[in-house]
Amino acid sequence: MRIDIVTGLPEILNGPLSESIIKRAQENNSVTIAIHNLRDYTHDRHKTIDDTPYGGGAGMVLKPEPIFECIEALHKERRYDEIIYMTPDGNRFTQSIAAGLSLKENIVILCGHYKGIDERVREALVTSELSIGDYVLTGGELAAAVVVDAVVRLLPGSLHDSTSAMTDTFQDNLLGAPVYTRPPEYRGMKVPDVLLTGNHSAIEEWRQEQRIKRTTERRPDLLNKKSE
Ligand code: 6GU
Repeated sequence: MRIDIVTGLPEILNGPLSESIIKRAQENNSVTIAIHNLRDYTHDRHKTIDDTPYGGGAGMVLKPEPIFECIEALHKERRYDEIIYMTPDGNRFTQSIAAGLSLKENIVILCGHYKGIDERVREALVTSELSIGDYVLTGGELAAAVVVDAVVRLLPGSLHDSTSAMTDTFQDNLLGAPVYTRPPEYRGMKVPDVLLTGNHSAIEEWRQEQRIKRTTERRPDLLNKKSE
């Protein structure tokens, strides 16, 4: 899979995308992530990527020209399955959207900043819009990092253990079961006996019970939800 990220603030993305699972996935070629700086697609001395909104009001709006030129340059190189714009008014990002994106060949993720991007970009270039939740971030970069992380860890070759993804919280719309590691007793707190038995079917049964119990207590809304 290839992910091209278009941003006015590439520095924010370098850290999150060069650690741990995402780093390993890039090293073993499960994914290629390319970050594109909108300032490289400007033609003025000050490398201007934003301007004041028509009609007045607070904040700055990302100009259309650098975004059109950047995405046109990408389109010349390959076909894209999706041009995704990160915005708080987009569709709420979910595990099932992550799973769908992990099956794509090439995607672009466009990060907005300041007050947003010129609406003509959304009309002409963007194919889908994602939000990571009902709160406002200063820009789409951290949200893009969240989406990339959730998608890349699902790619074959990313996790040590692919069954790990199948027992994730939100798989089957259930939260995950509690987990423990050594020692078996710590400060008087014991690991549940069943986990020490080596009886795999009893362990699986316990885990499933725990997942249902946890979901009922913490996220009853998930129980009535058909997998979307
Ligand atoms: Cl995708 N962008 C911004 N700026 N804020 C957000 C968001 C995205 N998702 C939730 N809040």
